[in-house]
Amino acid sequence: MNILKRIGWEIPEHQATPEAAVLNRRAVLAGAAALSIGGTLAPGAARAAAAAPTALPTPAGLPAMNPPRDMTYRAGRALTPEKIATTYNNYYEFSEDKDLWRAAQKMTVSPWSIRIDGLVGKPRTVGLDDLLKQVTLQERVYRHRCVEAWAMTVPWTGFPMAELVKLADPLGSAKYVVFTTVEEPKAMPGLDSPLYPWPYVEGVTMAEAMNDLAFVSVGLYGKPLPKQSGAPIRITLPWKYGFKSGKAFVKVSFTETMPKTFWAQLAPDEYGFWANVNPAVPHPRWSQATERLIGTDQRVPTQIYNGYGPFVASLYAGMKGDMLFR
Ligand SMILES: Nc1nc2c(c(=O)[nH]1)N[C@H]1C(S)=C(S)[C@@H](COP(=O)(O)O)O[C@H]1N2
Ligand SMILES: [Mo]
Repeated sequence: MNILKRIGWEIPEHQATPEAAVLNRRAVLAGAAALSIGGTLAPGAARAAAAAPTALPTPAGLPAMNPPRDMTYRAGRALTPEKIATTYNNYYEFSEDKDLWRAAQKMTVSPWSIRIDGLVGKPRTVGLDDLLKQVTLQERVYRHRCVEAWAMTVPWTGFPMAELVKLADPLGSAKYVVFTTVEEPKAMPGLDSPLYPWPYVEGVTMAEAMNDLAFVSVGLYGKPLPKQSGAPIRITLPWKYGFKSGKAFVKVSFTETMPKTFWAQLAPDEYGFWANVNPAVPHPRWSQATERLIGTDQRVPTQIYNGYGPFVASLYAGMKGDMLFR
């Protein structure tokens, strides 16, 4: 128990010192540029040219990171400034502190390949470039809610997780999709800590993976994902607490049994498999009723399923209990 008390999130985030709420002018401009991409500009060269001042070059042959914005899911609140969202991160492989973006630059994100195995027609390894040629990128603005009670609103570039599942060609017996994060000991000092059950593993049910809201991200703010944000490819599950959205995955496995996920191995009553957002189910050590929008002093009410209930609540029809929300 002592060990469990030392690891994980000891303090609800709002008790920690909030960072300065300074709106960086460049970040605001970048956010505005990203906003204009979805609706107003024609696809192709015009859009690429328009985004040129802020976008990083896209490697030859790869799809651009500033595709049209999918307006199905409206965030209903302002974008978090890019600079804030990319300098306040959770990534325990690097650090238990939020200020890890510099340390994360040490990791290698190219070349990158992903192992697809378990209950699939043909286990195989696919290069990231190859994978990206088989999907259609889009941009989605999603709310993100960390279990620590901070939140942000950011534009991800990526594709529905369902497309990845279809490419993987799972067998009928597959019930779960499991994502494993890369381990690069030279770049990731956190891996030295024996307290944690590395590698970082997360997963969802097949039904969750096939839900259109489940996303695989390769970009953020119209650029390739920054390393600290999960480059080169991460999962994004906006109706669940943030720890479900594993970064930098190198393996996608299909299983019949519920995977032992990283945080659930440490503290199943606090960070379980389901981890759906619910303001009415407190974390055993703090309330989940409200959340702080990073980059501001605002606290806003937390919504069940992080506000995405109309799209995902049916996944849990007939299921009951607090464990769905931890
Ligand atoms: N591999 C890995 N993935 C991870 C984490 C981590 O420590 N390691 N932290 C999770 C948590 S707790 C959150 S809130 C989100 C944070 O994503 P962000 O840093 O892009 O905001 O990443 C999740 N994915
Ligand atoms: Mo989190």
